Amino acid sequence: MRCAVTVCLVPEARMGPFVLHDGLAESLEHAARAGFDGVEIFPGHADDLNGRELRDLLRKHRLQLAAMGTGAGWLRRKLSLTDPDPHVRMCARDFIGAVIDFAGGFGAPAILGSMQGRVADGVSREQALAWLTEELDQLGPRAHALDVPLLYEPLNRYETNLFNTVDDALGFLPTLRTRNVRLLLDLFHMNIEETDMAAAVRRAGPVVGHVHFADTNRRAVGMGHLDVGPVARALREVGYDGWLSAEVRPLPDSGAAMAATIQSFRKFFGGVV
Ligand code: LER
Ligand code: MN
Repeated sequence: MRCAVTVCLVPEARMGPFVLHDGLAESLEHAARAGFDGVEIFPGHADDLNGRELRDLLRKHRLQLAAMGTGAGWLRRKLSLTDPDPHVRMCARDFIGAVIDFAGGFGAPAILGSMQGRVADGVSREQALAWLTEELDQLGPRAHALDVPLLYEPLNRYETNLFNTVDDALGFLPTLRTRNVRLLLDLFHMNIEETDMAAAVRRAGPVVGHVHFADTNRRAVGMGHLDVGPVARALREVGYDGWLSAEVRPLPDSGAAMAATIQSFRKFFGGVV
């Protein structure tokens, strides 16, 4: 397993669960110096990114692109794949598609988190899921063409009413035509929704495509009250060998959040638990 840290390029998301906010060059330097293997980037839009600059910086700091978020489409424009307006859904699909294409060029997947939306007032659950299905069946193959999965993230009940638990999402994925959607397990959301986090990881098994490595209070793992050992054992048991990405608040500051993350990563994933 490899450890990544989040880099946010969107000033409006300064209060969000992202560790580094100092622009690409400085953030990647800090990530590398703290000992991370990769970065997860949250861009305003794929078009804001300079692929050559990112490639040079990743090479310079011996980092990999772990994944790329799409949440700015929701944050800035309230785009979602389950909006009742077909034009909004189309813009959401274009926004996510552009992130899939950009990140895919780096061998990294895009994340569908808040852009999944919710069952809106006046819309039936069946209709919202039909829209989500239609969009995922377009975006999944788009990612597959670049040889990367599309990551679907179950969110807690305060952020969506689509799928809150791993089991809910596991029941939905086989109803899609695409087999290229994998689950992003965010330990912060799981702590709110799951009865037994380790058991949920075991049930997800090979469908786990990415992990947001966060403690119960959305601070770095080790700064809350998460019982990390059983979750780490479950991830190992299912053969997960992907990223643990610190999508956490930079508290008390970015440096401390990075140091705590690396310490927990080494403690729980670097040796025998
Ligand atoms: C995105 O990864 C996430 O976890 C959401 O809570 C963002 O709102
Ligand atoms: Mn997350």
